[in-house]
Amino acid sequence: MKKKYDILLCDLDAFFASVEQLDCPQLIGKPIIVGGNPEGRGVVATCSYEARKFGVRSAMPVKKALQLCPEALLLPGNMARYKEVSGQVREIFERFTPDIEFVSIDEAYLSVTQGTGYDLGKAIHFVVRKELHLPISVGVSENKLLAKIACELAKPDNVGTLWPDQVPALLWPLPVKVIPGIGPATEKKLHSYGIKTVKDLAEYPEDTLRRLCGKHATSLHHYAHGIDNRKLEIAHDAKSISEEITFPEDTHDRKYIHAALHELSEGVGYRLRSEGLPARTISLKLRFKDFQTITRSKTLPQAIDGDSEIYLVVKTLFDLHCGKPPWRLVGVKASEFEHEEQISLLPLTPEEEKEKELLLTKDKLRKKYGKEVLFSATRLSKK
Ligand code: TTP
Ligand code: MG
Repeated sequence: MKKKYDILLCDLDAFFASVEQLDCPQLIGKPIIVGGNPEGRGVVATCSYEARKFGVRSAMPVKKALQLCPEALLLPGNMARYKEVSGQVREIFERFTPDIEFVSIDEAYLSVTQGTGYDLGKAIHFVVRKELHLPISVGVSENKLLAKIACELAKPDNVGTLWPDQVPALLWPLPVKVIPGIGPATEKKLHSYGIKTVKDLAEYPEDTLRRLCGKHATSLHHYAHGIDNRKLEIAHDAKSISEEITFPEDTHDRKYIHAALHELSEGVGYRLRSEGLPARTISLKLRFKDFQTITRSKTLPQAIDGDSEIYLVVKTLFDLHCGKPPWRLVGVKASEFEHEEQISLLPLTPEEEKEKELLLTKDKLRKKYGKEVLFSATRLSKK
């Protein structure tokens, strides 16, 4: 069975306003609004929690906000500065885990692979406070939805949890708009059918809900029960790893191509293993004499990083799509990475175990002596 990891949602409090307070300490404790010109159609980007007490909210016209809170100080904002601080926050998150989905300038989901989510949340809260002097809130749970709501409930400047068994007590009393995907229009529609709280939504028959909300009904129903299977969309620096060879002379020799593909698969496999990024999609690139170039891909149910597994895929792709020789270039690309921890932890067969050991040794040699140190049998036949 796959191990479950805690998920954190980290979100800075009143981000733009907090940065303004950081840079100008006289503003601390005061109602401030960062937003556009009140004479025009300027809206509130955000406001300090002191201004929120008066009912000021993001996206509200600044004119209205100033009516609600006349003593608020209006600031135009400084996006370059907010981006700079966002980068510093990002750097702190990356010290704790590589599994991060950055959602916006001040918000990210983190997947916890070691320790408990709560301890990690506390640590992040501590470091952001200590090093950046900014308030941040962290929600911890087993999925994105509950982590996000845990964070909303914890705000401001706090770490909170919301576990699945607390859904009836803590999630159900909240208004339906806390559920992702319920914007003002859907909210209005649901209200008109008497669905006001998350509990109302959870208890509403799914079939009837489908008539109101179409295909989103199932996910809304799941969310209302605290179920959320969305994965973290983790951005890696590289979206793909690839290698290619242009032959000194165009070739008609299939065996030669097979050997080249084997070598390229070894190169790509080595890099995938060094980065700890098994890939689900393997692609073949093929260029013909007339420079016509094709790419053919296969997406696998399970991510791979073994040389022979990659080779098997590209060889099959080549044999299926090789077209009319001569060939001028071949390439192998791996994409759609998964982190190693996400891979199913099924026990390996003795053959797989052996292959893994062999690869480890090969990788060590390659690291030490470079790629020419090892030749596969196919490659030798080419030489
Ligand atoms: P949020 O995290 O949504 O808001 P926040 O950080 O100001 O307050 P909270 O404590 O509730 O998290 O957005 C982050 C920043 O993005 C916010 O400081 C300003 C900007 N923003 C806008 O410019 N327009 C908007 O409508 C929203 C919601 C945010
Ligand atoms: Mg925020």
